[in-house]
Amino acid sequence: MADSIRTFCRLCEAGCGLTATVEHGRLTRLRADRDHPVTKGFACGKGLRAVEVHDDPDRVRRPQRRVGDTFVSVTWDEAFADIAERLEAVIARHGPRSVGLYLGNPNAFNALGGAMGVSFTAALGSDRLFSATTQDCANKYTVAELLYGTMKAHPIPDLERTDFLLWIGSNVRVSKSSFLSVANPLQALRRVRQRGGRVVFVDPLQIEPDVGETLQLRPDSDPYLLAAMLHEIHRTVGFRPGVFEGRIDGLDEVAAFVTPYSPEAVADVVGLPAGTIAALARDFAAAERASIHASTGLNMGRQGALAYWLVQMLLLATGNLDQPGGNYFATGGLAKPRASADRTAASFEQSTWGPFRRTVGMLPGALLSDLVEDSAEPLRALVVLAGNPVLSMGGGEQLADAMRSLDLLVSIDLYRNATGELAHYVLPATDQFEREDLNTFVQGVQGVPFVQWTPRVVEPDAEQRQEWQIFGGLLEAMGRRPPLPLDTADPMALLDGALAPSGVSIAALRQAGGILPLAEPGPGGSLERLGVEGVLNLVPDALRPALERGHALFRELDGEPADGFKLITRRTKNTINSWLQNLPSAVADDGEPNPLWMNPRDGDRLGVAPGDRVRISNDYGAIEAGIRFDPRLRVGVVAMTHGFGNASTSGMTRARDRPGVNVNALAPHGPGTFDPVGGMSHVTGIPVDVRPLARAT
Ligand SMILES: Nc1nc2c(c(=O)[nH]1)N[C@H]1C(S)=C(S)[C@@H](COP(=O)(O)OP(=O)(O)OC[C@H]3O[C@@H](n4cnc5c(=O)[nH]c(N)nc54)[C@H](O)[C@@H]3O)O[C@H]1N2
Ligand SMILES: Nc1nc2c(c(=O)[nH]1)N[C@H]1C(S)=C(S)[C@@H](COP(=O)(O)OP(=O)(O)OC[C@H]3O[C@@H](n4cnc5c(=O)[nH]c(N)nc54)[C@H](O)[C@@H]3O)O[C@H]1N2
Ligand code: SF4
Ligand SMILES: [Mo]
Repeated sequence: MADSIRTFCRLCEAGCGLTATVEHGRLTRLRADRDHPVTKGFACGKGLRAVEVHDDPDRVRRPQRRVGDTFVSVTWDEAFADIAERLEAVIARHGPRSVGLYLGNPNAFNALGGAMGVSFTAALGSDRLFSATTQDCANKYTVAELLYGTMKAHPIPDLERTDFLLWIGSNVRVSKSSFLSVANPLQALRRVRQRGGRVVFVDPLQIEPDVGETLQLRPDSDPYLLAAMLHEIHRTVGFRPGVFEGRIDGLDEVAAFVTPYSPEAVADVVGLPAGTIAALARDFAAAERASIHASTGLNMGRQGALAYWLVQMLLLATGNLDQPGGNYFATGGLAKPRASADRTAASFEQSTWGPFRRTVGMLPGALLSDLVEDSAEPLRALVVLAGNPVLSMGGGEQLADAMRSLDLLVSIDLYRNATGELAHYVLPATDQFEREDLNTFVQGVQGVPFVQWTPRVVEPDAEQRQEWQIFGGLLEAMGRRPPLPLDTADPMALLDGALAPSGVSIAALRQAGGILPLAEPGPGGSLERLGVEGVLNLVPDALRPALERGHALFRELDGEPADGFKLITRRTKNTINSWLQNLPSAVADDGEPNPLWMNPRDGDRLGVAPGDRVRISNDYGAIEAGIRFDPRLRVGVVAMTHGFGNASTSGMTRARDRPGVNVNALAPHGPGTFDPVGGMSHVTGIPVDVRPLARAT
């Protein structure tokens, strides 16, 4: 007997509806949900292949304990008792703050998991939290908090009405983007074009030429392109905030900040002709309805907070915020908690490595290995929840060594991944099909808002447990009270409070078959609906260091040699960060798991051809890879995919057989490398040296 169960994909923010076929209690097939009112039968190959992860013989199905260089299966009770004892010992010796938690990306798609991890850490008395957020989007949370007073305020482009869409740092076809949840976003961009609207991509890689032109800027220069646009707009038509007139304070300071950045002044740093920048600015200002979407390409530069703030300033200064066809704050199904934001200089923490500001409670990930090695108040135990910092963060072997040196490293995961390989314990988590869930993360950034609940599609086939049960079990073993007692009958009901203002409840969702649409009043008053009232201070004190640093880094970029290479990321259609690496599809079948991509003109300059091997190095590390050409890349820019580098990952046997290299061995980390305001690591536009090795035969 086959059952069809409605569920949704939790790999990326598109959140595609899926139909799962279950036969004799086993998940046998996934299909796109054609009857889904919003995602309407859209799904990609990765999402449909999640069934291969679910069934992967390499999945961790029982708790594992390290014994020497190998791992043995133990019972949950044994694991809990031993981990509890080790945690108590670490706390007794070094204090509660010696215990930390790292939250990986899949927590975004797990309604209870991450929250329970944070509660666990708090219950132990620690505030040492790290997450993929500071590799990804911390700058956006920071700007939302500083500018709008709530971390949840992220104005999305009104794709169905805009005349002019600036699409910055997002390879929409491959990744489906971030902080904008639209089923089939490439199709949505095509519709803008078909309607007669204009789409301009800002990216070192040419993006979708059939949809719009790409301004192929130099990586890590977005703040200056945006500043120059504001400069030109101010010089020509002036700032016209429209409905925000009288509701913003500090526009003159914005003008003062952009004064030095005329299109001519930034042209070399940005790598675009001054005339092109000026025309872009004037066209943007002249468009009836203009909008912007900026994603990780902008976030991951050294100044993600400054760049994202300038995006907001462009929208405000041209009267495109909260306007039809501009950007607006989309409705979400979950109440936005509004802790009063500290926007003063006092919101920075002082440390041995200089001041920094936490974002969503997270410490800068770039300091992870320093905190382990710090003698004053070192991190001695780390729980990694659905993450793989050893491959996803800068540091390479140094970070791996720091992880190895911990008194206790616990990984809660589907696989014994590269981080789990170094752990004392690997604890098996249920996957997306083995737990009930809700699409919490995308609330407030959906083009068409809806709340979706999914039942557990199948029971775990062995000893996998949900994260809330794992943290609860650990706390009980330590004689402490879990925030969610282990006998809780309906843990999902915990979300009812946050859902209530939207008139939604878990019970109503269950009854409705999973999906409840939300009314979307759209632009016009959308900021007020978030609870944001009064005058917006455009230049809060906590942001000022980002402006000052912006001036300093401009001088640094301006002084750089013009012929050096800059390394960026290239996501591929078959991988999600590091975690689909064990599937046969993760590696292109041409013998090179993770090549270095470059423009053929750079190949000529270096005297290398496709297949030749090169050494890529900088102050942080050196790796080797085979060359592939891509004429769509800007000259001087090279690209690799992150998440490879499993040569020693014994728990992912197929990934280990074709490991590729870990590009994050070249990523800056440590003091001075991260954005003190936005918390982001420096992930894109990394200076590297590329040298030919042996010639391919
Ligand atoms: N150079 C470079 N580095 C980057 C990036 C880049 O563009 N360039 N991108 C950055 C970005 S955007 C991100 S988000 C980070 C990602 O960084 P991380 O989140 O640290 O790494 P992932 O590879 O996503 O690892 C996720 C892990 O979660 C596990 N997992 C999946 N589902 C579940 C679940 O339901 N429960 C549990 N417990 N585990 C689960 C997977 O098996 C996998 O091992 O990487 C960042 N690093
Ligand atoms: N197939 C696949 N899909 C994914 C993921 C994956 O690993 N694989 N990861 C998921 C995750 S965790 C995330 S956060 C989202 C990310 O989704 P997006 O933010 O859309 O990320 P990408 O598609 O990698 O696009 C980043 C773009 O930025 C460009 N870029 C690089 N440096 C710069 C720069 O300095 N300035 C500008 N303007 N552009 C630059 C790159 O060339 C690239 O085209 O994708 C999600 N979806
Ligand atoms: S686009 Fe994203 S959400 Fe949709 S099926 Fe693919 S991976 Fe899953
Ligand atoms: Mo991400």
